[in-house]
Formats: sequence, structure tokens, C-alpha cells
Amino acid sequence: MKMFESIKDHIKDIKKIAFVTGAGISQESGIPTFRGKDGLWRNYDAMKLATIDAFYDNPKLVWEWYNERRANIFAAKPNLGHKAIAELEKYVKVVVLTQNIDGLHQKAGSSEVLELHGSIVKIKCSVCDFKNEIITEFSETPPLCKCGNILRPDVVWFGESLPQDVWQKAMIFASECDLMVIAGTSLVVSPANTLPIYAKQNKAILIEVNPENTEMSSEMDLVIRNTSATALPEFVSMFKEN
Ligand code: BV8
Ligand code: ZN
Repeated sequence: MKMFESIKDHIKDIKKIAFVTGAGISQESGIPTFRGKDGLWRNYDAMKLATIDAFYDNPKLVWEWYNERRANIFAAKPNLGHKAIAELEKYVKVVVLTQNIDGLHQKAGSSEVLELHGSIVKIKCSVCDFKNEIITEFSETPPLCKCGNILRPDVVWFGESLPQDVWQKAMIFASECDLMVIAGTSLVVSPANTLPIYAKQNKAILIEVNPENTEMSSEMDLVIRNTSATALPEFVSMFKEN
């Protein structure tokens, strides 16, 4: 059964595609999502751990959480969903607007990836403007900056604003795309969950790829109730044939 049959006639006019992705696209790479039982770490709610308050209450605990996630992510491989998005660049302009901090889109070969919520391989000082990539394992947890204050993962925590340069670019890409694929995200978290609205305002075709309903399923032009590693290769095959 051809999942994307209903948009087949539009393929020839599609020049720019934006992907909005979340934890679900990395689920088939063994990375837990934030929902349901996956969303718990040592019985702490992931949404509560990813906050500045949790960090100042117990920086050691939050660092151990990110260390464990980082080890898991370093061992993970991009799946057919990530690879399909990277391959699509051969046929049309593709940008990836991801909420994921795992870097798997880049590992799959995607060249234009905006990390809306930061990256697990980056660190910064909680006080001074020191920033860097994680190069070595740290001797102490939490590790200290040369200014004496504690270092933190360079990710966006709840209650913190997104990096403005990245967010500005994301809004522009979303407003200029001809088609937006929303894959593997529940669209619960803002402002990332407003990106489909920018695309809709630009009369873009909206496609949702998700085994479950999301906050915006009713706004979609096409809903694919399947996993990203199964659906996205078929999506790309339509451009191959075209
Ligand atoms: C901000 C980085 C300005 C860290 C993350 C009250 C009401 C409304 C909004 C708010 C509110 N109070 C506060 C807010 C704003 C808040 C927010 O949206 N809260 C939510 C919980 C209501 N947002 C913020 O705080 C943002 N900043 O707004 O700044 C500001 C400042 C001060 C005060 C107000 C405003 C910052 C948000 C970023 C937080 N950082 N991550 C880290 O990762 O450790 S968010 C993190 O959680 C992820 O990055 C992602 O964004 C989110 C999880 O969502 P998903 O990725 O979608 O994952 P989820 O598990 O939910 O869903 C997975 C989906 O995949 C499911 O639908 C499932 O069916 C599907 N799936 C599963 N398997 C597959 C699949 N799909 C396809 N294939 C499969 N195989
Ligand atoms: Zn410092």
C-alpha cells in the first residue's frame, strides 16, 4: 500500500522540505523518548530533570543523567529514518529542525540541521561565557570551569529560551518550505511545536509520521500512523521515481 499516494501529484512542484523531528525518530536507534515509561530515569521525570532548578539542587545527579544518555547516544547508530532524510538532499532542498540533542541526523549525513534544544556533546560554564565540545571524560562530576564554577551540558532546559540565532533561522525555514514532515514528535513542547503553524501560513503541505496521535494531527494534510524508519524511506522513494 503506497502510504504517500495522495501527495504524489505535488512531488514535481516541491523544492524545499523542512523536517521537524523529536525523540521518536531516534527511538528505533535505541534512544528512549520522553513519553511514558521511557520518560523516567531512576524514577525521576525527564521533564523535571531537564531544568536549571534540578541542576542547582543536585548537579551531580543531572550530570550523571547526561553522562548516561551521552554514553547511550555515542553507542547509537542512525536508523533508516535518519538516513532517508539525509538521502533526500539529492533531490530537493532539505532542512532538519530537530528537538533532539543526539546528533544522529548529522551522523546520518544531513548537512542542514538546526539543533533547537542544543547538543549533548557540547558544554558551557554555568556562569562565564566558556563553551566547548566534550573532548575527554571528566575526572570529577560535576566538572569545574577554569573560573571555578560548575560546567553544564550546552542544552536548553525548560524555562530557558532557545538560542535566538537558531530559532530565528528555524522560523524562516519553516515559513519558506513547500512541504513539512513532522516526524517522531508529540508537539507538546513550545516553541518548537509552533513551527508547523509557520509552514501552514505559507500554504505548505503538512505530513505527520507518528504511530500515535499528536497535538496537531487534525491540522495535517496527511497522517502516516507508522514509524519513521518504515515510512520515510518510502517517502524518499517517491522523489527517486519522479
Ligand atoms: C521557552 C533538551 C521561553 C534537554 C528539551 C505551560 C504551558 C505551555 C508551555 C509552557 C508551560 N510552562 C512552560 C512552558 C514552556 C515549555 C514547554 O513547552 N513545556 C511543556 C512541557 C508544556 N517550553 C520551554 O520551557 C522552552 N523554553 O519556552 O523559553 C520561556 C522562558 C521562560 C518561561 C516561559 C517561556 C524550552 C523547551 C526545551 C526544553 N528542552 N530538551 C534534554 O533533552 O535533556 S525538551 C525535550 O522534550 C525534547 O527536546 C523535546 O522537545 C521534548 C520531548 O518531546 P518529543 O521529542 O516530541 O518526544 P516525546 O517523547 O514527547 O514524543 C515522542 C513522539 O514520538 C510520540 O508522539 C511517539 O508517538 C512518537 N514515536 C515513538 N516512536 C516512534 C515515534 N514516531 C515515529 N517513529 C517511531 N519509531
Ligand atoms: Zn566559567
